[in-house]
Amino acid sequence: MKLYIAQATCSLAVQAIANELGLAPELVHFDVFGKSTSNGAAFADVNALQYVPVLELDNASRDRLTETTIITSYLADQHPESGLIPKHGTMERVRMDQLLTFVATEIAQKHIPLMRKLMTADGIAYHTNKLLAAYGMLDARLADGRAYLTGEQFTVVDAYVWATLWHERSGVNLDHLKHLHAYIARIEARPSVQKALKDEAEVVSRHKALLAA
Ligand SMILES: N[C@@H](CCC(=O)N[C@@H](CS)C(=O)NCC(=O)O)C(=O)O
Repeated sequence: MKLYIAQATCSLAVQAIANELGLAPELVHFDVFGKSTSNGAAFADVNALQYVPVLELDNASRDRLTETTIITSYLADQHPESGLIPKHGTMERVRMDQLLTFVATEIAQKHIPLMRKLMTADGIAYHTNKLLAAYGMLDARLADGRAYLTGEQFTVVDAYVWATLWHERSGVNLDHLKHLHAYIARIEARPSVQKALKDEAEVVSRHKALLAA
């Protein structure tokens, strides 16, 4: 499989889940601003909308999947024994899908215009308040001492929350959310997450060297 990633973005969630599962997709770095890729592929041909993550499967039709929630869920579904996602058709799965959609729409996509400094003052206040409310909800959920969002088991949604924790770049102060910070520290201690960061740094540095040559 081939996984298209960008530095410090939501693609880290897919890397972490792939690592949890012992999968080793070939990583291709997409420079979001310069638009080049580390393997020379024209990214517009890979995803016409020019965003990561994109997972190219190694099946006969080389299907390409987009959307962080879909790719992470797809990988986890292939390995039900991993416990990374509940089984389809169960209420636990409905709750998981609810959380994944919540992170995609109320967190990840609320950060992006803030990080890119694209907002008016009213827009900044609106998105900041939305993010404070969303992270506040996660913090409240963790207040009963659970290790991860749905209990003691690390799941796809934890990887997604970690990969999109962009509050520093967005200028949203989350210092008061102590349960959230302890939870993120737990996630950061996971070998799958550390490997994701290391692999990402390696492919980004190879891409930079290529561009400089
Ligand atoms: N709907 C997509 C959005 C992914 C997305 O926003 N990707 C960002 C990085 S986190 C990106 O590649 N942005 C580049 C761009 O939009 O120009 C998803 O949920 O996976």
